[in-house]
Amino acid sequence: MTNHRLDLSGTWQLREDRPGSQPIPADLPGDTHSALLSAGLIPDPYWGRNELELQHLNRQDWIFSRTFAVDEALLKAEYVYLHCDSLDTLAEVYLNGQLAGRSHNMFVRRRFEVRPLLHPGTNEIEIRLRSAENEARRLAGVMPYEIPCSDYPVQSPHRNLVRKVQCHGGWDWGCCLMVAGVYGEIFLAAADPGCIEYVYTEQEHHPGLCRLKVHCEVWAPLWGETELEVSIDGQHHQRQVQLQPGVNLLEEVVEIPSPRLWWPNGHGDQPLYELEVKAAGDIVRKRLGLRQLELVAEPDEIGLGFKFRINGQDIFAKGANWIPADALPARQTREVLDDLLSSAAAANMNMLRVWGGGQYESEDFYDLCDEKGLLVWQDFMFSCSAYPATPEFLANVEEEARHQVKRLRDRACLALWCGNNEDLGALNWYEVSRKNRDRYLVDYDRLNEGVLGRVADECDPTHTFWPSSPCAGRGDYSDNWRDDRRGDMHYWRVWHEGRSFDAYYAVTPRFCSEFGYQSFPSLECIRSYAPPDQLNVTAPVMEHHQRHPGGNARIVEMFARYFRLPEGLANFVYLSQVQQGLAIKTAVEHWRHLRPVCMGTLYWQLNDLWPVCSWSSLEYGGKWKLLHHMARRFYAPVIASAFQTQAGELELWLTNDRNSAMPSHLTLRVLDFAGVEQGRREFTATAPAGSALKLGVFPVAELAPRPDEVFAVLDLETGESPYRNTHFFVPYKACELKPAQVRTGISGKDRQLTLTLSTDAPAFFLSLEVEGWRGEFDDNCITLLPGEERQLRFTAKGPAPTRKQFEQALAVRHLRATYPTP
Ligand code: BMA
Repeated sequence: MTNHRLDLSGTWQLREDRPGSQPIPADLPGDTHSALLSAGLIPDPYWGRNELELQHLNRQDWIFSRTFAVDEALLKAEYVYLHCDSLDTLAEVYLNGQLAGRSHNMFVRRRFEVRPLLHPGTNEIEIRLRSAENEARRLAGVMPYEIPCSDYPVQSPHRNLVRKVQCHGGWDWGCCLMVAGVYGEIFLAAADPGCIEYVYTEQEHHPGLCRLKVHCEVWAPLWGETELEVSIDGQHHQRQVQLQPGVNLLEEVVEIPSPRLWWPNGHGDQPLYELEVKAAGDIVRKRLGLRQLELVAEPDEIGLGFKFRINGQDIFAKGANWIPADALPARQTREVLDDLLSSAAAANMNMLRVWGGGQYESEDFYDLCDEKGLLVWQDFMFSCSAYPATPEFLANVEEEARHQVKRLRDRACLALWCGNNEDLGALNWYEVSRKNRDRYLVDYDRLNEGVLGRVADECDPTHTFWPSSPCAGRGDYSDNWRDDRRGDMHYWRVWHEGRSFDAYYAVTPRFCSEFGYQSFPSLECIRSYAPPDQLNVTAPVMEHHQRHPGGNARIVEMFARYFRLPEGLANFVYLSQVQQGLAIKTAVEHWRHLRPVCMGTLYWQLNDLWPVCSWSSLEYGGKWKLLHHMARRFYAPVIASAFQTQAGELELWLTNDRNSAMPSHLTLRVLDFAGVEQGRREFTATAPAGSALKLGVFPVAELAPRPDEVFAVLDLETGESPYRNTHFFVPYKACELKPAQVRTGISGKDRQLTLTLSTDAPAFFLSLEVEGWRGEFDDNCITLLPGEERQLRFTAKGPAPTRKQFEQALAVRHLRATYPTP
């Protein structure tokens, strides 16, 4: 028998908290803005510049309410609690007109004791949510001194003073919609004789055995007893335990013979064991991945290394930074998360960083990461700001940290706890904190070590606490921004300072947890926010959907460095995506080949939360930008890459991330722009497990005496899928590319259409798009040579185009075709 539960999710009423306001239906879990949109009361916040018209909602107070029938079973219990996973943000909860509890942090789960407030028959619950923006302003007035935070074109002030998703208040890629809402689960449950607060485990690995210590925190109102039942892997342990009033710590040890180990994507499988724990009439189920995981951050002759070791293997982390999946929380569904995370795994990623300006993600998110082998670098939710160190603020954060650490520590995917995003560096961004760094550093440390580090150590000894990203480790308070010798770094000189792509060659990060380059989303995505008269990069709506001041100009400036200027918006968008892909490819190929000195690259950023020009590789809606297709290749387990040095040499490298040695054959061909071969070299080599191997060094003058008339193609055979890389000896704009005619033939049945491609001259960054249809080709943005045929398969997500529709929607683009027609 498990305790009775009454689910309160479903349709509620939402109204503004002022006399005479009219209620509208609102689904919970969900948010205010989604309900207003469904009721037709606000326009689409993502269209045009509507966001600006909605800023007054940031200052609105709200009431969610509903009635529900309480059944006998619930009233029989002496203790009944209301469980809310997340109340966003300043909440007062009333049951039948009486205050049941308050909350002022959306990252804390609440359980309010409510039995005395319930009565038989119909009951009413009201959740009042006060404006977080108003509260932040009020707090700014009572802080002992200014607590500075970052500034964005559209934003809610002082977002750092309230415990709410920081980017709800706007970001340099994000709209500002200060939604309020109720997320996750909301239910009433009896606590008879108690309830389980948390279950978490510790794994001890021995040869052929995993000893699992299961901890179960049970809250009980009174003295009593219960059975503790633990089931896993066909074993069932059961015993009687005494309960005392308050929190009881129960423990059980289970031995799992011949454990099947969990591995990150690309290194092995992701077996998950079902654990079930029953106690005090409550039940908790979770899935465990058995693995040993360590962050190895040790001093060495360079500085301080930084790498993840899993089941004894050093893993090169490949991935990107994750932001919330949608600015409207109601749209962050499991399907949406699954789509984005499947795309991450399909691009050979093995790690995502859940960035500190967003949120501790939902159970669905971590479930999916466990399943797909995506390790999670988990920031605590603090970003780009100073934060208060008042006793109230610290106490509030302590509750948050305790809850989140206990909630997430068992996840197979969880790789480490990180204190914040860029807060240490941010002390140098603001005049007030620069002038008085000591004061702000002391505050920083009170929050960082004083709360987060201490709680992480205490509540999760199974993971490392890393104070900040970037930083040089615990106890180091230097600004590590420019330091590539120690810990993790964020390398932004190419985007923020407009340096050329080969600036990436100048640094040797130990682990690069952020670096990025912007591009426009597809024309199709742009049309979802801009009317036809705004389809121009410098038109007001297009500038509104670009939050980095000067961002569009920076993209064009970089075009001028590498490319001939494209004709028309479609080509502009395409070229911006090629350029973005090249920037990140340059960095990743270089840093991967520096292993074991460098052991990870996470680019900024994987996804978008509204349709916008940004650093993402997946545009809003999940469609792959060209960077994502390129990432699938440059993150492949085994790659061949060419680096042109300042000394005029071309170095050829093989990088192998596999756990085993890879016998490989590489063909390097130098071709002219008609596709005629001018030279060829062959290499046979075996790249040892987890290594980078130099295959050869050649003077460019020898390989390509007229470097603007040729290019090089590297074709790698390893027994896995063939891998091609392309190298230009001079900027693309300096080459006289031939106007290739690409021919396409369509075959296959409706859901599985295959495109056969051929060309009469080399086609570079040859890209295909089926406009208006969700789905992806199995490869894209390729180099196609005359005399060869490539077959690319399109897999639709959701409704699939018929052959006819496919033909009509197909857009074929390549570099030479972007040139203006004379
Ligand atoms: C980083 C991030 C974000 C930001 C991005 C782009 O440093 O941590 O705060 O959006 O750069 O500027």
